[in-house]
Amino acid sequence: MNAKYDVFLEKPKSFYANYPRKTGNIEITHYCPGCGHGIIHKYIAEALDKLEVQDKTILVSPVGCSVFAYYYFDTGNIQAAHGRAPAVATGVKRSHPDSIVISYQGDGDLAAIGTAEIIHAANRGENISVFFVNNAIYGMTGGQMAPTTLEGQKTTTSPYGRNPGNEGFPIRVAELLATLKAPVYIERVSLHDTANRSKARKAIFKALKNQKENRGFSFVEILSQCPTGWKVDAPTSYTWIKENMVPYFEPGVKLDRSEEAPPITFPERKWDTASIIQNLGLVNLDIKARADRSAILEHHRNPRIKIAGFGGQGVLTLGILISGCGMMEDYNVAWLPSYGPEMRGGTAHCHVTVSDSQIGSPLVTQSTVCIAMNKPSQVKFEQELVPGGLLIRNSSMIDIPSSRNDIDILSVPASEIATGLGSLKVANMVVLGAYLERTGLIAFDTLDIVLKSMLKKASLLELNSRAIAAGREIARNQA
Ligand SMILES: Cc1ncc(C[n+]2csc(CCOP(=O)(O)OP(=O)(O)O)c2C)c(N)n1
Ligand code: SF4
Repeated sequence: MNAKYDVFLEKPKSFYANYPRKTGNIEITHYCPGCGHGIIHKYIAEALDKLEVQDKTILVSPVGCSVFAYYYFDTGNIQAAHGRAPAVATGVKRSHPDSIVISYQGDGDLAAIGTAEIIHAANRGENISVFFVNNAIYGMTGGQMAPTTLEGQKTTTSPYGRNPGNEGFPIRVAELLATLKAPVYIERVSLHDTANRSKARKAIFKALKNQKENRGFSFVEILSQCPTGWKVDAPTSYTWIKENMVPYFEPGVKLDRSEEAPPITFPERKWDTASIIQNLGLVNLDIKARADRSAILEHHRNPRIKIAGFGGQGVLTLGILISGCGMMEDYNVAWLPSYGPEMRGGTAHCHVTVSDSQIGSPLVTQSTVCIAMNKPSQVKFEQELVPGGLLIRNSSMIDIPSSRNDIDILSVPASEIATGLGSLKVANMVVLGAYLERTGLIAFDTLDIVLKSMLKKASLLELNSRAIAAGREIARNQA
């Protein structure tokens, strides 16, 4: 056997040995016969093997036919929301600069819904490799017009052929990105014959090698066949690329600064609490990391909290306050809001994590604490509580009992108490007082400092303090 060909015929190690999926056949992929995605996958996997980076590669797959790329690549895998792969890749690369990060995207994903993401990732010169699969159509959803659909090309949404007067011209993404200053390497390749496939293989390798050498943003646009979307057989699809795509989307190197670009060096980042607080402009606060947290019961530590209610009930503010206090006490914290488009009265909730260790994701799915400020919030979010979790319910607005009998429940008539104190708005503070009294998570001294930094008016501070005290009393009475 000729060693030269051995390498090409061997299945790359960066692929899984087989691809178990629901259909049962573990040897084949989910792509249509003749599809270009499989070829591109192979070139990427070969390059990862050759560069010996499989174990540190993270592939971000898009929404589109290649959504399931993670079935095939034996690497780290993340599946991003439609068009957002470059943004996700940016986050991954910046937090793990030593990894090799790939953004793999179709033309619907990259050049329609994701236009902003790719332009800005390229403009920032992110040190990632982007593989842009241009098949001039939305394959996955049944052949709709893409931004790269050719003039006159018939698709399900351009049945009379794409008309530039109505739909604009096909976008040449490689050329567009090549006008930017930051990218180091941009090439368009094609899969339509052996010579061009060979160039595609080399371009993919180069884009990954550039990243390994920290050279910056590399982008390879690949003209790829979609026989199903184009309604032609596999051999005809090669001719179709050659005759229709190549004249408009001219293959070739659009920009190459790979050699001259100095390797990117990453500034050392300091994420200590003091610098974060300073950067947020909270310079006058004293940072007092609590030396002793031993009094906090095990099940109250490292809470994953869901706080929910109507917009206007101070649900998001409550989350910010708990996170702010956590930060002051040198915990790791995360706060993630979620609310509807209404100004007032819509639903709102937030995810809050306060933890001794690093937080992998700000999303709280299996919460240990649920603070429900109204009935729909209790009904919805108490279900997410882990057994033994804590439900704090604003009993003034919830006239049904909890459906759970395996959790700890603290009923606080927060709205009534707040109204009695003079403002319904401080119902969230009543609940906060009850929560901190029950768990001891944060020292009340810390809460005082944070509140003072947020509320400049003495009367407001006093009202909030009284609301907190009232909540504490309720919790003590239900101990
Ligand atoms: C937010 C959102 N909008 C629309 C869709 C529907 N959708 C799924 S795949 C796709 C386009 C895929 O086309 P392309 O990126 O060209 O990839 P291909 O399938 O051709 O590989 C669309 C519009 C979706 N899943 N999510
Ligand atoms: S629809 Fe097109 S892009 Fe999608 S798998 Fe089939 S041939 Fe490939």
